[in-house]
Amino acid sequence: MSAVPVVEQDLERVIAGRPAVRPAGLDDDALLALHRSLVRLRVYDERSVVYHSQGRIGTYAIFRGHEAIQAGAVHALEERDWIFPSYRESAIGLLRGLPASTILQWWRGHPSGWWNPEEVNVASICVPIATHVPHAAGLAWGLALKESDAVAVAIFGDGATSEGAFHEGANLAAVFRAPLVLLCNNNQWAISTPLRDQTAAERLSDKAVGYGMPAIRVDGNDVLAVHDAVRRGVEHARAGEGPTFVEAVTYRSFPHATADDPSIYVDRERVEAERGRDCVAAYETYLRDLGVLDDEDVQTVREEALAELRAGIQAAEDEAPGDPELVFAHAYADPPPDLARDLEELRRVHER
Ligand SMILES: Cc1ncc(C[n+]2csc(CCOP(=O)(O)OP(=O)(O)O)c2C)c(N)n1
Ligand SMILES: [Mg+2]
Repeated sequence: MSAVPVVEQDLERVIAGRPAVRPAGLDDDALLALHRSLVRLRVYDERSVVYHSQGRIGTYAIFRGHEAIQAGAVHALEERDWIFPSYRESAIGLLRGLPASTILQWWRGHPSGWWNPEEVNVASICVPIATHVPHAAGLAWGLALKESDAVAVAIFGDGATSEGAFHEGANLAAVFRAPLVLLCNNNQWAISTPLRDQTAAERLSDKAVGYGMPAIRVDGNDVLAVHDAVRRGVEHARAGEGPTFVEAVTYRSFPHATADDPSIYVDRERVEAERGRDCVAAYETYLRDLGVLDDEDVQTVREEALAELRAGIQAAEDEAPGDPELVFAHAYADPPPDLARDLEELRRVHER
């Protein structure tokens, strides 16, 4: 049996900066569209941290530094392809036309923070670690059974690779040759658990060999590298060849979420060094060197993104609060007696 390939990008070379060479298959418009997506995600994240500190959204999972993984992946897909995000990719639906207010409402715990996945081919934001991997594998298998040429991408963290659900989803996808890209955001932390305590494998991409699928390992701070890796996985899947595991290596140099204090477990020098490798700044430098982006363009894109967020939080806050009774709805056709009693109690408290 032939060995399953693990293709590894030369990570050291990329850390030194991407040379100003045009990538094949991406014209100026495509390069700038990718930049706009990176900035929209960055601004969404920056504003969300501020909104949280102002008490306008709840606990929020910060994704600063992960924008290249998210935008790189979305731009490698067609609109008919499906995205299965985790909480770390909460705003990825923006790039598929979801209003910012919808995603902000999700973080506000408002019922309008949920959407119909079929309208944008983006599944609900998944909080239980790795449970969306079997969902994505099943949906991708279903696409193939229906003879669609659409594919699915599931995005999850390094910690997710230790979960049973990851194993089940990856194995099922490989055995049934489901058109799936398993995109691992290896940010080297699962809250306070470092990668070395997560796995004894040298590289997460090595796990793909055990499932019989190819793997690609790239610098997750290099948006073009992620784009190229996911594009190759998508091509492989569309050709009926089954899933690919893509490991995008980055480093979580911001807190896990607004409720986390990493100062007690991270190495501050490492964090500072990693912040210096920012994925948005690196791409802007690359585009400037290519001569397709200038300061004015950067400012315009940023201002548009800020206006989108201002309008988004306004629209979210203008909505009437969700009905608390919804907490009791939709789970049971015939609610058990104790649930009915709890609902009575809720009404009694609200009437006071
Ligand atoms: C099944 C399950 N177990 C535990 C948790 C609590 N939890 C929330 S985030 C997290 C860490 C996940 O780390 P990783 O998969 O690397 O993703 P990252 O947050 O780094 O993007 C854990 C354990 C959870 N959400 N779901
Ligand atoms: Mg992680």
